[in-house]
Amino acid sequence: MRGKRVVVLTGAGISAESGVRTFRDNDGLWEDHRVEDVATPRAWASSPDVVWRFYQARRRQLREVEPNPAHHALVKLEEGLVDFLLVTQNVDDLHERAGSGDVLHMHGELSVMRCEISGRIEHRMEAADLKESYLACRCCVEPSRMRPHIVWFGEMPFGMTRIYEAVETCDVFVVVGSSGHVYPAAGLVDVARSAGATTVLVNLERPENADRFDEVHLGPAGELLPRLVTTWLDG
Ligand code: BV8
Repeated sequence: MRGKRVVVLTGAGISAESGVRTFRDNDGLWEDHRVEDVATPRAWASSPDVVWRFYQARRRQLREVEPNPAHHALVKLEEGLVDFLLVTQNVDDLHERAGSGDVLHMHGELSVMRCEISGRIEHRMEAADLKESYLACRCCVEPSRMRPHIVWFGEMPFGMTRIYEAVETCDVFVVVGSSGHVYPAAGLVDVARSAGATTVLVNLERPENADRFDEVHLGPAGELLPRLVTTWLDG
């Protein structure tokens, strides 16, 4: 894979072995909280307390989890390649904490909050920022409430122009730990295929879009990815 242009897209499955619950597995987040209850602008407008509590709980959990060998394997891959882009659907900070340089969070980040008036974002992860009370911005004369800097259903994901440019010109497109349910992320494999890239999936179980991949490696990413990265960089 050395000398190739590589794009990696990660999903909740890469953080599963760190103890971050995924969205669809049995104890998934969606079972605890119905999607409509928390990850939509309408929910934020109608029941902000529920949405706020849901995200504050997940933000606090960031302090209890650590990157796992899969996150570290992607750092090694990045270091071994000249042309590499890491795109994640995840809103945790485990890629950064493992040492990944330039992570594109297409669905936002739990550690960042956004002023509802100015749209200015602030990294807000001090202990005082993780309590149940809402956060006020520091940019408006009259401080206004901040919202999670998260892409909710029905909102446009971040960085799509850069993502499409990279996927349309890559040689290899790797997906790690994603069920391929949520669009436009789930459609990126088709963009890669039509651009002639080799598509590779690393996932615990065979997801519904598995047949769109040239290679499918089934198993825990924390075990498979370190071995695959060694092979890819030696090959
Ligand atoms: C958009 C942030 C348009 C939130 C997320 C009807 C109404 C409204 C919209 C739609 C609709 N129908 C379709 C849509 C589009 C919608 C969508 O796709 N809905 C789905 C449910 C059908 N998409 C959107 O709304 C997107 N926006 O379309 O905007 C637009 C156009 C113009 C202008 C404005 C707007 C926005 C989608 C983003 C939503 N936000 N995240 C938060 O985190 O709280 S999505 C969220 O769910 C994640 O970010 C992630 O993307 C997704 C979960 O998927 P995965 O990451 O794949 O996780 P999952 O649990 O599903 O799978 C884990 C996999 O890992 C499993 O396969 C498992 O086997 C595997 N695994 C487990 N353990 C391991 C493992 N693998 C390896 N090793 C292990 N150890």
